[in-house]
Amino acid sequence: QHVLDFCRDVPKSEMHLHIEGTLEPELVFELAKRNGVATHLPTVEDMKRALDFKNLQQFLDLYYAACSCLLHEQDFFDMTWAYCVKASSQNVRHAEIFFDPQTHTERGVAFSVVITGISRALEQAKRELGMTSALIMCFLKHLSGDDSIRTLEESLPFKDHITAVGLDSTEIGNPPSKFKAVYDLARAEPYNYRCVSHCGEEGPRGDYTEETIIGDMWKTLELLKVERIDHGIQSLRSPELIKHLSEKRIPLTVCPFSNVRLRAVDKLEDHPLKKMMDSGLLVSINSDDPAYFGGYCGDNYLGVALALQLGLADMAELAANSWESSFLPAVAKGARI
Ligand code: ES4
Ligand code: ZN
Repeated sequence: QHVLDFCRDVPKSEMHLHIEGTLEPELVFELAKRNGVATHLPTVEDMKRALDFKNLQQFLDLYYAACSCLLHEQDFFDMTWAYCVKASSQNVRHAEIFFDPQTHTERGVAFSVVITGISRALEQAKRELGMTSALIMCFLKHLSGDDSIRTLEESLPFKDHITAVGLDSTEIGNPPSKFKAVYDLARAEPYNYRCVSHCGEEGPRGDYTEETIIGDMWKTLELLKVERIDHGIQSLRSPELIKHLSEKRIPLTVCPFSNVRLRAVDKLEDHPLKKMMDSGLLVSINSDDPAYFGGYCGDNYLGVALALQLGLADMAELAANSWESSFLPAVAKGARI
């Protein structure tokens, strides 16, 4: 009982959260109705039934379809505010939030609409909930390198709202080399963005071998020069990679419920989180796409504590890791832990 209270109450930092992945089915339908857009799933119940995924791609197809309800600044505000209220109720005190501008600009929604709506909600969260945040602009791995560079350029007028760039979407068939140019540009003047990337999320299948996965993880570190890896659970396949990530204290933002729902892990009881901690890796618990995967950040802490029978010391280490892994300055981190 003690541990479960701790999971709920401990101040947390969340670094792996796609704001579009916080769109609850009810909000999708409310926004669709408000905006007069048709959803490809007729009811909330249909959408909830569609949450049984066989892999990452099947989830992404639903996630992009649901995004079509987002048209106006107020829609992005409402989505972001709903997340802040929910996360805050689970004592997430700081969130570094991904958004996917291309998902919206491709549909004709202006970059400014997306970022202004999200930022306005984050400012209100700071004022009214005392929750701090940062924004991470993600490029979609399934689109071209040139497209990501155009998106980077579009972000220039809003660069003060953006802390870092990331990469998400389909990892199979989209190696990090595609995005070396955009990362080199993003890290330099006038942007000075920090760099993270999704990598090592899914296990081997077909042509996507263990060697490819480990190779992609090294290239993410060496070519893209990321400070943090999102997921990275496949790193356990390589002792050299574990050694490097541990020695350099490169954070891995792990998302337990996501890994189960997208079948990277069979069941929560089999999740490698504890193995990763014992290997010396700097791992944290995050919710990824909470509206799709069965729970928010605190729910993931609780689920993992129960399924892996973790004690107070383990959970305290995970919460402390969440602060160490954040982009907050060292002084601020100390004050928050
Ligand atoms: C994502 Cl779980 C996950 N993996 C890759 N890309 C994503 N976009 C949103 N959620
Ligand atoms: Zn993710």
